[in-house]
Amino acid sequence: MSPRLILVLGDQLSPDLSSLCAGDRAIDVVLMAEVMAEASYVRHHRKKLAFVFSAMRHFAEELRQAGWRVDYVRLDNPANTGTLQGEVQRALARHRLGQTLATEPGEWRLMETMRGWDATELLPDDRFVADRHGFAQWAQDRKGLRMEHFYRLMRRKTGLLMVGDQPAGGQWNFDMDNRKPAKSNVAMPRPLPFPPDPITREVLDMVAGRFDDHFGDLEPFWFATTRAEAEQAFAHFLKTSLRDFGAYQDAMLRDHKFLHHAFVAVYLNAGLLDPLEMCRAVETEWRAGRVPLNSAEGFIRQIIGWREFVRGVYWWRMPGYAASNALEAHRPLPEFYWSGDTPMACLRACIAQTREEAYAHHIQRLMVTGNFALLAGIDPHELHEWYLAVYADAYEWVELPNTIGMSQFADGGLLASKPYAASGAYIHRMSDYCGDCAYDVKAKAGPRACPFNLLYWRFIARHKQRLSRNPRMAQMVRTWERFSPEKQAQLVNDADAFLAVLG
Ligand code: FAD
Ligand code: DLZ
Ligand code: SF4
Repeated sequence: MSPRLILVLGDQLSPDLSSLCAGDRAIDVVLMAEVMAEASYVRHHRKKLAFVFSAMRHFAEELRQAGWRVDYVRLDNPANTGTLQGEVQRALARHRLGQTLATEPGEWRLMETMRGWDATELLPDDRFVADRHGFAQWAQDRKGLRMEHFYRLMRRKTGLLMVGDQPAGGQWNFDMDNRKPAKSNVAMPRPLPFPPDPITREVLDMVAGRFDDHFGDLEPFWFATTRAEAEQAFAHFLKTSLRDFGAYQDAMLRDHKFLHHAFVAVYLNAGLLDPLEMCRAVETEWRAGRVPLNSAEGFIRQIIGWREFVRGVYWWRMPGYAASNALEAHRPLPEFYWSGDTPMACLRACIAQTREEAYAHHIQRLMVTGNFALLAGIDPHELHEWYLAVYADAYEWVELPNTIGMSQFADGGLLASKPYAASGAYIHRMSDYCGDCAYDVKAKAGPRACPFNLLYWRFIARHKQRLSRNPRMAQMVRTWERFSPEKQAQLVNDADAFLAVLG
């Protein structure tokens, strides 16, 4: 076999990557390249940029120590062409090589580009439980697509939380136990922080200098940037947070950005952690009696259920999926999604912590920023670009179906069985935001009414034809229809007045 160039991307930082396993460290050259095209296809949060570049540089060192010849091109290298294709061409010439080997990229945009490269072999990305072609086959043959059905297959495939061929505890899903609001508590755990080492410091200086027009606070920077650190961070989660992960999964608190969440998607999606190893470790905690089943099952479901399911949907439905807009929502994204400057305390808190940490947990993304956009009729594509930019764990294969499908119902119900639309009462029940708000969560109409209350009914009214056909929403349409014409008119007028000010 003649020597080849092995391209490793910024979210492929796994020693058992298919391209590395197929390569020969005695003769092949690994190329890793920091390029402006990847750093700017959306205006990524500055912490995300620092994380990706630092983790790439650390991984290159680890590969060298493992005996690989690594050619690493920095962003500030004057000869850097700014694109992956340009860097592959330059590296092929530099090393007098004729062939490139790579693991398939995670995003459709890059897959299209790389498929057009000469003399390039692309290997499947086998760091997932489900194969994407197998998913498409499974999905195609079904009438309705539901995560729960797919999840059961994955439980059986992996044997996780199984007793013979039955689910542990006699139930597949313990979500009903997982809806407790949380109380602010000084002893709340938080993710393990890592002080920046010299490699990270150098990256922080570079990002500060070159990306000052991007969103987000760069410092304090405390993320893990190596596999060893990410494993420590996950072990810390198992010890301090997993026990209560399930019960408080949907809770939101002003002073606790992470609650009992794992803060691992950023590491997992870059390849620093392995999903099956994580799930096995969680199962071990449950089998040892250290955590309850609802927490272990809840965590495992997110990883082998939702994470794999959204990836399957992404590859099955792209490229058309990105343009879905079933609810015909065309309002521009309000400026306050970037500035956080809004009297709505829930949105202000979620956006502030997004700016600080490049992080918000699932319910903040789904039921605050996502819910508001859904109710207000924000253009789903603009919203998608926002989510893709602002979260450190965001890559299109996982972000897009969560935004377009789960959060905005823009795929017309392919991914989610009902729109995640809720009034202020839900946010009030699950958080402590409302006490700090200029609006009154109990008020249903008038200038002080919580905007979620006003917009909720406008949403139901606007989409009543579609929603009345959905068994999980038809009841709300009937409630709307029982309102007097005067009440309906007032709710819609007040909502429109709010939206007019929103711009
Ligand atoms: P935890 O709450 O501790 O959950 C554990 C793990 O489960 C996560 O790390 C993640 O890997 C997985 N997981 C949980 N829910 C989902 C889900 N719905 N889809 C896929 N994986 C899931 N997740 C991303 O990884 N990247 C994204 O870009 C992303 N964008 C999102 C956009 C929207 C609008 C919504 C509603 C959700 C999005 N999610 C995304 C899913 C979820 O919000 C994040 O995975 C989670 O908040 C990450 O924080 P954590 O590691 O503390 O997760
Ligand atoms: C996210 C990201 C960033 C910011 N920069 C780079 C980069 O400079 N070089 C690189 O190889 N990868 C980077 N990445 C990750 C890619 O964007 C990612 O591999 C694709 O989006 C496919 O998922
Ligand atoms: Fe959000 Fe409404 Fe509560 Fe204000 S009153 S924090 S807008 S839910």
